[in-house]
Amino acid sequence: MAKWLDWMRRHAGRKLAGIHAWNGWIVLLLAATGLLLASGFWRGVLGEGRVWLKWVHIAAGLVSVAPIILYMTLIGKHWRLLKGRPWQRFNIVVVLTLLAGWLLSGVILWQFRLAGPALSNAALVAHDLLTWIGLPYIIYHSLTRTRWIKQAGRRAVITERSEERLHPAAPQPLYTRRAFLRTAIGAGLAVAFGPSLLQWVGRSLGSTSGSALERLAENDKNRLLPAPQPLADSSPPVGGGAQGHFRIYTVTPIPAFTNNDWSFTVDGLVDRPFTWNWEEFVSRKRTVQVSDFHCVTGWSVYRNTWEGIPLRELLDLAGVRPEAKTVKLYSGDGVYTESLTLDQARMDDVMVAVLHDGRPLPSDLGGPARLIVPKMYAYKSIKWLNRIELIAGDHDGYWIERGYSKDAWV
Ligand SMILES: Nc1nc2c(c(=O)[nH]1)N[C@H]1C(S)=C(S)[C@@H](COP(=O)(O)O)O[C@H]1N2
Ligand SMILES: [Mo]
Repeated sequence: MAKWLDWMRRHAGRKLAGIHAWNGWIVLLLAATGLLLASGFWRGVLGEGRVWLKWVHIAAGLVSVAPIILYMTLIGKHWRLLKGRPWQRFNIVVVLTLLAGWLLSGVILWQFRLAGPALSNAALVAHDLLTWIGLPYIIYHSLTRTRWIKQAGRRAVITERSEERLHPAAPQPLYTRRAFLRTAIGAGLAVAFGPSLLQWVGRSLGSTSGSALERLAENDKNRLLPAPQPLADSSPPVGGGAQGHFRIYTVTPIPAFTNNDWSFTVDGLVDRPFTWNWEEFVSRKRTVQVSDFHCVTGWSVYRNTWEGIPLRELLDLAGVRPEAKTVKLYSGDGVYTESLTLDQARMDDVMVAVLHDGRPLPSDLGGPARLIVPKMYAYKSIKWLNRIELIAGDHDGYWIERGYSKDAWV
C-alpha cells in the first residue's frame, strides 16, 4: 500500500512537472507576443507581422487551455501533496486565477465583434491589469525556482549547519543567500514593472481624460497659426468631456507641421479640385458633434466632442464626378492611407476634425486635422489627414493591406 502510494505520488509528480513545463513555455510565448502587440513602438516596425503576431498570440492562448485541463485532472492530488505548504497552495490559486482571467478576457478580445465595444473595453482593462500584476509575479516565481537560486539556498543551509557544528551557539544568519537573491529579484522586478503598472493604474482610474488631454496639448509639435477658435458647443464641450483615454497609435514617427508645410487638398475625379493652406482651412464653417471612438484592439473613448468640417461638405464643394467610386484618404505622415465608399463618406457624422473637447487637436491625436468615422473602427479615422482623392477604383488602406478586415463597421 505504501509502495503503491509512493508510486502514484511519483507518477503524478512527473506528469505535473510535464504540465508545468508546457504551461511555462506557452506563458512565455504569450508574454512575448502580447508585449510586442501592446507596444506602440513595434506597430510601425512590424506592419503586416503585427496581424500575424496577433494570430500567434490568440492561438497560443487557445493552446494554453490544454495544460490547464490536464492539470485539472490532477489538481486534487497535487493539492494533497502540498499539505503543509501554504505558499505553494497560494501560488496555485494565483496562477490559476491569472490563467483563467487572461483566457476569458482574451476570448472576449478575440471575439470583439460579438462582444461589442463595452465588453471588449472591460476585457482589455482586465487583460492589462492581469498582465501588469501577473507577469512580474510569474517572472519572480520562475526566477526564484531556478536551480541556481535553489542551490544558493542549499549552500546557505549547509553552511548554517556546519557553522552550528563548529560553533554551536552561532546565531542564525538574518539573511540566507537565497533570501537575499529573492529580495534582489523582487526589487529588480518592482523597478522594472512598477512605473508601467502605476502609469496604467493612473490612466485607468483617471476616467476623466482632462489632464491626459492637457499633457497631449503640451506635447503638441505642430506650429500652426491662428489656433482654431472653438464654437459655443465645443467650449465647454456639449458632450461633457470625453470619457476614457486615447492610446496614441502611429506607424511612423509623429509628424509635425507649420503654416509653411501644411496644406489640405481635395482632388482626383472632381470638377473643382482645391488646395487650402491653414488660414483658409480654419476660416471655413465648422460643426460640432458628440460621438464615441472605438479601436479594434478593444479600447474606446466615449462622448468625444469633435468640431470640424463634415466630409460631405468638402466633397460637395469639390463636386464629385459620376465616375468616382472611392474616397481615398492620405495622411501627412506619408505612409498611412485609408478609403471610404462614397456612401460611407457621405454619412453625416464623418468629419474632418480640428478640435476635440474644445481644444485644437494636438499632433499626437492626429492634429491639425484628422478624419473621424464614428460608426467604424478607428483605423478608418486617419490622422494628419491632408489629401482626399476621388478615384474610380477601390483602395485598400494601410491596415487592410496588412490583414485587417475591410468591413470596419462597429
Ligand atoms: N496616420 C495614421 N492614422 C491612424 C493610425 C496610424 O497609425 N496612422 N492608426 C489608426 C488606429 S488603428 C487607431 S485606433 C486610431 C488611434 O487614434 P489615436 O492615436 O488618436 O488614439 O488612429 C487611426 N489612424
Ligand atoms: Mo485601432
